Amino acid sequence: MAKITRIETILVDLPTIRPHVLAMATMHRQTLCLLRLHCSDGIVGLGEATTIGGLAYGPESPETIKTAIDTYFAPLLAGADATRPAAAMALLDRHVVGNHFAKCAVETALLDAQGQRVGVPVSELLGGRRVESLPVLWTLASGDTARDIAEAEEMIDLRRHRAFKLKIGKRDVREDVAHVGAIKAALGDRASVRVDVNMAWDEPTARRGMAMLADVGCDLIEQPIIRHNREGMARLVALGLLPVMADEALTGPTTAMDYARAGAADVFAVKIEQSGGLNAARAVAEIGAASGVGLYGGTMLEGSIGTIASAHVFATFPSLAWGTELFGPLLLTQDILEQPLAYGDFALALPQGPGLGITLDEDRVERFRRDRTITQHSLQGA
Ligand code: MUC
Ligand code: MG
Repeated sequence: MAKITRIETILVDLPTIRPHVLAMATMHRQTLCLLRLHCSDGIVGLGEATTIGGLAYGPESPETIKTAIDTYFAPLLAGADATRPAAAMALLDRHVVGNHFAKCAVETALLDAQGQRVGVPVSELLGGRRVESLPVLWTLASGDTARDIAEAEEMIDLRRHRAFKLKIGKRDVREDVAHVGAIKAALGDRASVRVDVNMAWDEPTARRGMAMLADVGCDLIEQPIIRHNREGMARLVALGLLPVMADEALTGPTTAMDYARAGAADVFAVKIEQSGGLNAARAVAEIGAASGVGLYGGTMLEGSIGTIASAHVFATFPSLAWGTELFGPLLLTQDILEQPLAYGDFALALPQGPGLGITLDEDRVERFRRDRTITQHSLQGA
């Protein structure tokens, strides 16, 4: 048996390559809460939690995640059996309500450590990967139409992305639709163009906006209205104007079940952090698949650790009709891995090595960490 001896959390601030404009926040940097889970057999598992715009997107921020892990999670887990990730997560669930993002970072690290221990990739611990690479979309969110078109052209030329998500909802509907229409007209059949409203519309605006978006060739709309309005989402689905994807509404298997039962989504954006962890995300996907809902691999714009953890999960899905948006590390000016993730041919390749299959560049982590005080919880004699 190997025990959990220590958990470290570190906040790392990394600049974005350009401002990333969403309905609820404009990002100039991304803050990662990195986690190292030390075990008594010398193995160290890596995890990450990230969110968008501090507390603007969800109920947890990198700072609250760090505090929750340091103050509550680490003492609970010290001395627990590191070779039983599910039992360790069950212990956490018995004592900690919610805190999905923080739990996801811990589960990632537990599975990374266990994968290294038994010599298999995390995807194999989760039932086994079905594919070796995943299609990756890019979000155009500079806030400027001409710049977005130039960026999309460059991505197509580089063979990095051929599906694009546009962040709308901040401006007037007509302005937003003109922006989407101009981009679709420029790209034509060379790319799929989709939109994410991030809940910024009310239902009548969504009805009007969806009709206009369908006319300009938009392929899908993501979370047009507030997450709690499940019946409203079902009414928008029933209009049949364009596929409706649920994102913010999906906070784990229970809300996925509610949405599936209510016919409130054509597609699920599955996210490991929002779902409450890697296994919970798999449950969300299974509920979707069993209900005839299409699957899409979502992101909270995680850095390389959270992104590859998501990839290990999404590679096990029964289907992935809408691809993924696992481009988080590409939005950052700096990577924190020795070997960056492998993007190419419009896809992200899964690593072959055990655990997550990645190695941190410790010098870079040191360079970009917010402070130099690592909070550590040690178990005496573990
Ligand atoms: C979201 O709401 O989907 C995903 C891609 C992106 O640009 O923002 C995120 C969040
Ligand atoms: Mg979204």
